[in-house]
Amino acid sequence: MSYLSNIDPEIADLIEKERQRQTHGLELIASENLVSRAVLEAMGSIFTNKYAEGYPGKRYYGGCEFYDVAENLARERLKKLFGAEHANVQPHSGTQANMAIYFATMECNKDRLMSMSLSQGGHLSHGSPVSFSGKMYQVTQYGVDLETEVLDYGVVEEIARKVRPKVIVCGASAYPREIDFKAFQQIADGVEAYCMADIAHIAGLCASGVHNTSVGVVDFTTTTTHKTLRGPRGGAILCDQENAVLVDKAVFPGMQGGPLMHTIAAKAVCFKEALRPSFQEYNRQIVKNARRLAATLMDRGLRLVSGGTDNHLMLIDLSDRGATGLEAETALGKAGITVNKNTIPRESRSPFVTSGLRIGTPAITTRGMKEGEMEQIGELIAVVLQDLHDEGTIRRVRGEVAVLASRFPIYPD
Ligand code: DSN
Repeated sequence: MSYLSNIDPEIADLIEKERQRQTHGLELIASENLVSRAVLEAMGSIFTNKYAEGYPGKRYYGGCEFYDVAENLARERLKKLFGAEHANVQPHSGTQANMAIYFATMECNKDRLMSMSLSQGGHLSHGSPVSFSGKMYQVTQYGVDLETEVLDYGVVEEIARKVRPKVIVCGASAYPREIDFKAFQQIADGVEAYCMADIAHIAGLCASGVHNTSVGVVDFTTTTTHKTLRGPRGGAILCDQENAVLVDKAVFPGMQGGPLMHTIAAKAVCFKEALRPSFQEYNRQIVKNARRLAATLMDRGLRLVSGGTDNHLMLIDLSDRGATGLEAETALGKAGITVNKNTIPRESRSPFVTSGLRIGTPAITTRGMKEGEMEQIGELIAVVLQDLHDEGTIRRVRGEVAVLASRFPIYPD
């Protein structure tokens, strides 16, 4: 960082402070992870200097010979990872991957989109009224069954028959249970709709066989590359060969200009890492850790939405404790445990306050933590949640968090 420190000490200082925060705290945000040094190096490389609009072999700029090879490596590795026929690695983000599928399949201001509501686990880009997706399409949303707090496929089918959408979106940002992608495609087939699965959160789990996969099952799969896939921030799309041209045209020139080639190079590195057997073991451990953390929290009397987890995340319902998600997020943050407030089914508060907390294990699993550490972390969370304003407890927990974190360095040499 010596060049940066000379040119811009303010930014260098902020990066150093963030390094300290990541090193000494526990990252429990379900959508975050820690990339390898190899991914970081590719991200910070001179591949950022080049325009490469188009696709390998068909670029609108000269000098792209090395970029073609890198993008092809990324595409081939991603296809191999998921057993997919076609991959597009250019979307800048998960939302843009979703946008490309909407552009490829629906007419703006006319067609109907059906998806899971944001307040019950869906994503902003799945048709929320404040997102382009909710403004450009006629959106109908499904949620979870309010008693069981899991998806009821019969109800989803009923809504689909009534609405006759052009696209049914499945996949979620805050759903702790397994999603049945075959059931969603069957529902979509029954009403002649496309089915799109947004597997951003669980992509690593799907690639590792820890969760059933949507690839080869639904029409379109979108993902981010920075969550359980443990790569750079970005998006990707997988589909069958018959939809390849449709998807590629929707991404470029339909929605984006120049691809971020340094990110695509880093995606290639991430996919290579994910093809190693240790990646499957890593994803198995994410789920084992989540189950143990969930069990510890429940043993301490906390209620989890749907009574537990099948994947990498869990939702704590604070509504019976007179506390809000915002207060809990703040108190845990002071204790060095980073989580995010989250809406829960039957939510009565605004998304800025909420009655829930979302907690995930991908990043702490990357640090090498296992079930024993999950019990310790569960205890620490429970202690803080017992009295959110007890500064003495928060200080003590912060100390224990720092000791635990120091045993699992982010970048051990
Ligand atoms: N905002 C992300 C999450 O935290 O789930 C999804 O894009």
